[in-house]
Amino acid sequence: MTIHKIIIIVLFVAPLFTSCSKDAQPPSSTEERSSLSIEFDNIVGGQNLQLNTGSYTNAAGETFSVDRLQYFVSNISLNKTDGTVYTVPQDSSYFLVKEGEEDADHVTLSVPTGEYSSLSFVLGVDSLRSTMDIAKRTGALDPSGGMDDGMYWGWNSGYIFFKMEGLSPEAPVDPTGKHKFRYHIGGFGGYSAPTINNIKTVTLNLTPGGVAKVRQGRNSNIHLMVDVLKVFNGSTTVSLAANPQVMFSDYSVNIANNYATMFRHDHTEN
Ligand SMILES: [Cu+2]
Repeated sequence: MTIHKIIIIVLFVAPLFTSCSKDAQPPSSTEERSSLSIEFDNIVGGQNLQLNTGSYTNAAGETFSVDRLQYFVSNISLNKTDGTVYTVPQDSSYFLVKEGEEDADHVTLSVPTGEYSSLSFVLGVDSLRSTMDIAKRTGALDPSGGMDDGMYWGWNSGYIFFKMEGLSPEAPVDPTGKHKFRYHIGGFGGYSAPTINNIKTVTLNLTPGGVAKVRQGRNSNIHLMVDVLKVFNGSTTVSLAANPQVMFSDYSVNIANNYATMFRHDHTEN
């Protein structure tokens, strides 16, 4: 092959490479982002949830009030209308929703701009994170700091995913002299020995209530209704008289199956 021919080949081939590299996707870090919030609006049937003062009735005909409600939401992902999926980086995807605390009734995310038509999250804390080194369990997951709310059982039992407490005349009198009910539900499947697995993944279609349009200079808010009456009224009718205290036991599976249905997308503010 003469030097002439080699030069000609290079001239033909080189443009192919440059045109290929032009097609490469820009790195995702340069993606345009904006703010998206998810609001957890806790209700009881058709009523607003009022801690302590509200009085409600379950399907078993038992009246009750609620004085504490909190649950973990984690591993959030969102589907765009163009078919792509955005998964919130796992290290920043753990939130504790607390009724009665203004800063803890919503989650604020920074996501790529675009239209989102479905939302998915885990109600609870996944098994991998539950057993990670404590350095990887910060913020809402820190078992020491700020855990006066008591959302951690221990190494093999993990986190309490969902905690609801209140009063009911149907519940027996406890040592403090109150007719108290307590539902502390968790169970990630266990680490050193198999245990109950109550991890629930919730997926909500946003199209009927309005897709989230995430745009520059705007905040889109996905407004969810969370009906805690479903804790009692679901595939199992839960009675406060029969089960006033449910913690780490087989019966917790019934409560978790019930509460997995409590989320509903109501509307989106764009
Ligand atoms: Cu709203």
